Amino acid sequence: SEAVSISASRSGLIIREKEPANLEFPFASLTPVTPTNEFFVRTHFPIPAISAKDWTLTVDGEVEQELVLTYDDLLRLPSVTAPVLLECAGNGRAQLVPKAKGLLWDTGAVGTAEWTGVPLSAVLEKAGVKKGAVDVILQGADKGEVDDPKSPGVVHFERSLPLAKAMRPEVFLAYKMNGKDLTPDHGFPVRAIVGGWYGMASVKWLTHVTVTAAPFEGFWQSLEYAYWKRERERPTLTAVTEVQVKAQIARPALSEAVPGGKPYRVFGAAWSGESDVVRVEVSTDGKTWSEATLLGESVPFAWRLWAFQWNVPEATGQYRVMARATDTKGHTQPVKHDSDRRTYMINFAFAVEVEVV
Ligand code: MTE
Ligand code: MO
Repeated sequence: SEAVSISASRSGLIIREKEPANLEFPFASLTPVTPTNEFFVRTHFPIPAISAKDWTLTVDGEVEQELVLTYDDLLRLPSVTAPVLLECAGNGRAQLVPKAKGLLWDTGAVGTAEWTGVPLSAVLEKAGVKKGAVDVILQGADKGEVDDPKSPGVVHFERSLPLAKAMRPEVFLAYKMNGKDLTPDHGFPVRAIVGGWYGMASVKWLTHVTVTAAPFEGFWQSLEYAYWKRERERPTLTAVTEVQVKAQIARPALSEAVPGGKPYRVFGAAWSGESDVVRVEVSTDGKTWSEATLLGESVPFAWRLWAFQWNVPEATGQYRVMARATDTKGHTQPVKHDSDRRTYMINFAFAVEVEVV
């Protein structure tokens, strides 16, 4: 299949890389649901052109019965619709010191869209998962050359989930985003949505689901999107999975001019992968923290917007505004990045510098 180029209506996004397409959402434009044409785009290879009528999903490996589903087959199965957050594991990389390699995402490689699709569990139950199965590999149609010492050459984009996660209701095969068919850059015709995990697990242009009897060690989880996990001081490269707790400030934006002597509404979003945010705190002096107001209701796997009234001092000059979130598991954002995480899972609380005028 030939590659499609990104659509023209991209003026709202920051281009981090043109080909393959890597586009960032300007986080200052935060709204409860991110519109599709403002949703960040992360690709590793050219976007594959797939027509819905030619698309099939093969379900194989450790199953009682192999399945080949068409697009119409999938649409006939009971569907769910839910807002789910996607955050790239490298979101915030531009904040790292020293300067990191890789795409230098600022704070906009994150979004919450409303996705519609079929729970992966329904498809796996139809195929009948054999006893002893451990992983479920999700493979996309896109492929290209990677620098993998174990298997050099051309690979597909693919990622596995442990069977237990694959069976969870927040994991589904999505064919709609914000009420419309997926766009080519977000995975048309069908992509995985893996609620609670960083974006790399939400495989786009999904064509193969393979159940395995042994843990999968693909490139995209053992070399890329992997971090150093220490067990008894021995570091092992381990797949990146759950989204870490984080609050991000949308307003004020970096270098924004804030009027002195008036209240200012600090505004942002907070999230935590498989947990819920219970508290967001804001600091405007680098020493004291005050609780922000959480807006709306808590929705599992989506972000929560928050606001804080900052009574801006009269004194002009540079101020540093910070936010930090805490989740139901009691996790709070760290003060600095742990280098064992390499350039992933970046959730330390950093300051937005603004100018009081
Ligand atoms: N799926 C395929 N097939 N190819 C990819 O390059 N990128 C992943 C994931 N799914 C990718 C993919 C990464 S790293 C992220 S963060 C999300 O898609 C981004 O989804 P989006 O482009 O819809 O925002
Ligand atoms: Mo990503």
